[in-house]
Amino acid sequence: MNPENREQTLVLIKPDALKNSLTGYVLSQLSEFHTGLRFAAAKIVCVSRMLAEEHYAEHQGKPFFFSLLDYIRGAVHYPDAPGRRRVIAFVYQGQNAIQKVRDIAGPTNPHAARDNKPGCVRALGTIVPVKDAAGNALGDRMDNLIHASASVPEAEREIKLWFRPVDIPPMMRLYPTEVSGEHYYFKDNQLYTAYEPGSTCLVAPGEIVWKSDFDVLRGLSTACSIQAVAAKYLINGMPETD
Ligand code: FUP
Repeated sequence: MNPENREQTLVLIKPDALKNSLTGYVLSQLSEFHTGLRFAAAKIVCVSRMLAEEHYAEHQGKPFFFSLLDYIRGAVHYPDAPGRRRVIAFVYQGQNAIQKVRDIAGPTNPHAARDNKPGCVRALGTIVPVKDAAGNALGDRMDNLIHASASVPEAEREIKLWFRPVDIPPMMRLYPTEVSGEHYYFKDNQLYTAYEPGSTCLVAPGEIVWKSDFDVLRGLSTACSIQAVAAKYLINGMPETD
């Protein structure tokens, strides 16, 4: 297949879209009939703090950062129902997939979306002021229903963050993989190759991993952090406690 037809992008249906029963609407906007794109992967994810922090790493330190974490983790829209806190993650594939999904999503800011692109998905979103404990305005949190990768490198980073290779059918995997010959365990932000009491197994021998993750686990690369690798291999693996 022509590599241009295999461009992939990460789409997240965020908790505000789930709460407002907009999943079907978003999926119909993104359907192959309308976009020419097809699903490469789909997954329901209970978003851990570590995964949220990695996904929004570029916003670390901004006034709305912690509110954004609470939002993507579902704590804002399901304060009393931790069991309903989740997002639906998709990989869409096809020619110009990144731009096509960005166009359907619309501007980041829902007010700008309503003004400049009525009909786009994010025009149905809302803006919530973020305040400090004393009630002073710190900024805005944009509850904009859907995430869509912004560029080819971002799509690669995000797809590898949210999906293991085995979540994607082999013919639809874009990035190189390797088979691990080792155990890797994780505990208190540390990596171990032998079992440590209280640790969790990230990868076992025989498991298929993204080559870039494997290089990080083996200490051959610092392209991403060990936490970023752990965040993915722990998805839906442990009950969330905060
Ligand atoms: P986008 O690529 O359109 O998702 O936009 P950004 O990467 O700039 O922002 C990521 C998320 O941060 C968006 F979903 C909205 C949120 N955000 C805020 O909540 N407040 C801001 O002031 C800026 C961004």
